[in-house]
Amino acid sequence: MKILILGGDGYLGWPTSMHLANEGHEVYSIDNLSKRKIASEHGVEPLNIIKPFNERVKIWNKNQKNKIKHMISDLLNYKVLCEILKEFKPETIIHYAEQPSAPYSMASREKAVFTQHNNVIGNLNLLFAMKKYCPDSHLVKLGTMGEYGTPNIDIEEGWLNIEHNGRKDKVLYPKKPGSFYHLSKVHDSANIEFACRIWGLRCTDLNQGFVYGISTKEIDLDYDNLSTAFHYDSIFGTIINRFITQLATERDMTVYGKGNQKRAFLNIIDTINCVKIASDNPPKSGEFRVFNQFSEFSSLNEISKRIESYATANKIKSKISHIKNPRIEDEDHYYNPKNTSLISLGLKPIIMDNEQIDKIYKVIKKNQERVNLDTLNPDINWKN
Ligand code: USQ
Repeated sequence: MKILILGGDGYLGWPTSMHLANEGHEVYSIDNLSKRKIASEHGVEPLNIIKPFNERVKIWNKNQKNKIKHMISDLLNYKVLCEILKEFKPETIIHYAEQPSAPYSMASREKAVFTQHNNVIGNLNLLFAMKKYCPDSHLVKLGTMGEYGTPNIDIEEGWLNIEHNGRKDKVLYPKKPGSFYHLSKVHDSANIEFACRIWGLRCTDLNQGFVYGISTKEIDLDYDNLSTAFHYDSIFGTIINRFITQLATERDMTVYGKGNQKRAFLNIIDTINCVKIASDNPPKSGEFRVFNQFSEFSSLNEISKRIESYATANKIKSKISHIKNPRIEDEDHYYNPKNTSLISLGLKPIIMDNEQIDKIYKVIKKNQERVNLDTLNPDINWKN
C-alpha cells in the first residue's frame, strides 16, 4: 500500500514509518521538524541524541531492504502539500503532524495560537488537498482521548445516540477537553466529520490515550541510530515515561493533585498496531469513523503504584509525591471509555506490567547522565 506519514520524524511517526516500510508498504514520510525546534528552544531535549531526520532515513535505507522516502515540509505550505498528494497518490494518509503538548499550548497566548493554527489549519489544508488530489484515500488521523474530557457518562467511540423530548438522533459525542492543545484536536474532528459528510472523504479518527514506551522491533535493530524521541520533561513527556525516568534518576514520582484522575493509555507498539489495523480496514467513502485507541485505563495513583511495585520487586528505591496540580482538571470523577472497535479488529493490548516497565527503566538507566533533572518539574500553570 502507498502510505503517506505526516509527522514522520516524531515520537510515534518515526517508529510507524520504519514499521510500515518493514512490512513492505511504500512509505513516504513528511515532517516540518517543528517539535525538534520547540524542544531545543525550551531546552527539553529527548533522552537520546536523535540523528537528523535526513540522516536516520539514510541509515535506515542503507541497511534495510524496504526504503523510506522522506521530505521536510509543512502542512501549512498548501502548494507543496498539493504537489506531494498529486504525485504520490497515497492510498492511506497517517496524520501525526501536530503540536502534541497540552502544557505547551497553555504557556502563553502565542503558544495557544501557534498550536491551534498549526494543528487546525494544517489539518484543514490536508482535507482540501485530499479532496482535490486523492479523494478516495483513507485519512487515519491521530486524535486524543483528551477530546472527551472526563464526562459523568460512559465514553462511546465518537458518536452518541440520544433521545430528547421524545425524538432520537445520533450526534458526535460531546467534547469537554482540558487544554488548547486538546481543543485543537476537537476542532480537527469536527472539520474532518464535515469533510466526510459533504465531500465523501473517508476517515478514521483515532482518539488515542497517552503513549508510553521506548522501543519497537525496528528501533531495537539499531538503537543508537534509530531510536525515537523519548521525552521525560514536563512539556513533552507523558506521565509513565516521566515516572520511570524519575524512578531511574532517584527522584520522586510527581503525581499532580489527588491522583484519582483516570486516564487511558497504551504502549508505543500498540500505537503502531492500532494505526496498522485502521489502515488495513478502511471505512467506506463518506464515513467518519472514530476508534478509541488505548489498551487500558487507570487512575494516576494506580499507575504510580504499579511502577512502585516494580521498584520494590527489583529493590529499587522509590517514592511517590503528590504535588500541587498545575492543571485544571477533575481529580475525582467517573471514567468508563469504550475501546471495542480496535479489539474486535484484532488488537491484542499490551499491559503495562513489570516486563514493560523494566525495558524502559533499563534504557533510561543506561543513558542516565543525559537526563536534565531541571526539566522534570512542571513550570507551566493552567491559570497563569
Ligand atoms: N500528570 C501527573 N504527573 C506528571 C505529569 C502528568 O500527575 O508528572 C498527570 C496530568 O495532570 C494528567 C495525566 O497525568 O492528568 C496525563 O498527563 P500527560 O502529560 O501524560 O498527558 P496529556 O497532557 O493529556 O497529553 C498526552 C500527550 C498528548 C496526547 C494525550 C492523550 O502529550 O499528545 O494527546 O496524552 S490523553 O491523555 O488521552 O489526552
